[in-house]
Amino acid sequence: MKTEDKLLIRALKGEATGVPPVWLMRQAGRYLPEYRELREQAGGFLNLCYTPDFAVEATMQPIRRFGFDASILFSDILVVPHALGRDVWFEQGEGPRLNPMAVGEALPAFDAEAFHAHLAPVYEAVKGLRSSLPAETALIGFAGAPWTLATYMAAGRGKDEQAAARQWMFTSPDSFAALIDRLADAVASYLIRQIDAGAEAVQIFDSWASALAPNAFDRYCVQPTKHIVETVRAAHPDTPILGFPRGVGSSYASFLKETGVNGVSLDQNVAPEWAAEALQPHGTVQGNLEPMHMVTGGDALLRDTDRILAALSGGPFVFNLGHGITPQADPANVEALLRRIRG
Ligand code: 1CP
Repeated sequence: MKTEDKLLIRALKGEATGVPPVWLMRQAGRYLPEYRELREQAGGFLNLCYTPDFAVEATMQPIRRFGFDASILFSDILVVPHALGRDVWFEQGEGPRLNPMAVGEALPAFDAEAFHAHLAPVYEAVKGLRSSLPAETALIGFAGAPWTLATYMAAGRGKDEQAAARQWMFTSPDSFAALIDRLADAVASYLIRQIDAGAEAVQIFDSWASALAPNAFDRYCVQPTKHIVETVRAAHPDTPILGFPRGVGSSYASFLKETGVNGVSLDQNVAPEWAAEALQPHGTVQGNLEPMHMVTGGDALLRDTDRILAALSGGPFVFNLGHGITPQADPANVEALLRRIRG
């Protein structure tokens, strides 16, 4: 099937498809026994990310089991700081760790060749996926947004990370702006290479956008995203781009209009009726089921799913969760969700 005929791509280009395409953030991961087995075999999370055969297999697992309309490349946002020369490792049972940057510290000059050489296994996995996926399944590439990457780079881990980056932002604004702008260039270049290799849409994850007050939100989330969108579009004008500035409430509207993304992914705190009115006239909406329903299931799952479908199916819409599926999720609840959406 041609890319433009795939359900996800049609929705991202602004079509109201009736039955929406569906995929779930973190659809590959620890709630699947086959993923836990693969991770064991790979001997570590980063080995999964940097070994194309493992990354392809991890991406394919939820597609085989559930038949989602879209797959998302198996990788992590932290491969970008890693490719920029920062140390990145994973603590078993905890999460990612980095060597924290000091306030004012500058990254060395951008070495595009070394950056893309480090990320070559990712591009190879994208290529492999285009020949492994079912004909109708769209392939989404992704990257972390500059702000969210900077929060991890400043604090070294996913705890109190916004505090370290926010402190840097106000005590040494020029060096912080330089870091963000460097990350924006690197992310744009990375996404272009993913699309060159076969990604059919891309999503920019700004998971910690909610920690930015309005002026900072504009400078460190909206402007860098706009720069990434313009740079990627110049190389690949037809590839749809999704933004996910998680937790920003009514600012989803200005984000959508000012960055030029094709669509926004919404967290579960946004009312779908508001999104239909304020966002759908300007772009595609993706979301936004409470991820806990994948753990608890039952009538509450069906009720909240129906409310989202009723509010958003009349416009361009992609069904997803408000954030990633958690390790405690029950695959049977994912099946119940798909039955409800597809009828
Ligand atoms: O096996 C394991 O223990 C690793 C768990 C895991 C997985 C499956 C991590 C560690 N990353 C991933 C994969 C991943 N991460 C994907 C793959 C594709 C898919 O969705 O199926 C994607 C898109 C990400 C993106 C990502 N990584 C984000 C943005 C989205 C979000 O969830 O907000 C962030 C913030 C990360 C960092 C990260 N990587 C892993 C963890 C546990 C975290 C969060 C750390 C923290 O904030 O404490």
